Amino acid sequence: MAAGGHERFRERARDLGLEIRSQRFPDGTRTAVDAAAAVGCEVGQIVKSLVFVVDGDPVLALTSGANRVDTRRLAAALGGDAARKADADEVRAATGYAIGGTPPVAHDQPLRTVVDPALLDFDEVWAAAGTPQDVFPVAPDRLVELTGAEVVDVTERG
Ligand code: 5CA
Repeated sequence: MAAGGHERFRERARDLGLEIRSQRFPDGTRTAVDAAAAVGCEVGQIVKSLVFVVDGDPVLALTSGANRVDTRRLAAALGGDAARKADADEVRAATGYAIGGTPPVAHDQPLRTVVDPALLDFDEVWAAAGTPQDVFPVAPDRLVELTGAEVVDVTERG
């Protein structure tokens, strides 16, 4: 449920010591392009919080809005055999949030995470705050800290 997603995210973020100054855009921030237009930033500064299934386990790829994940590179980076994108039910089961509102942290369970190095080019990036209407700014270093992520490029090569 969309409204619940934001409250749940706020509470869990507070428990993690992450101060959230989220902004709501009723017209929606469902995609990285939508979110960048709403915020007024570069698409590359938007965090896509993408869930993949690698050898049966959910993993999180925090990816710059300017990039796409290469599933073969993702599997290789994690020492797995095969990676595929999670479906909507799998995303909700793994994170507790819906596609389009999945935040980068504060999930139902800790998820093994990789962070796109391109996000570290920015002092501040914007990510979903639990619903497709809510986003918040955060230092990319904080996302790495909070998720215990590996910073590794698993994106499609241009
Ligand atoms: N709120 C925005 C910007 S922060 C957001 O959440 N973007 S996102 O990229 O993290 O989430 C949308 C992503 O979900 C899309 O990039 C797309 O890869 C994925 N997605 C959309 N529909 C589906 C679907 N049916 N199954 C699997 N993945 C999907």
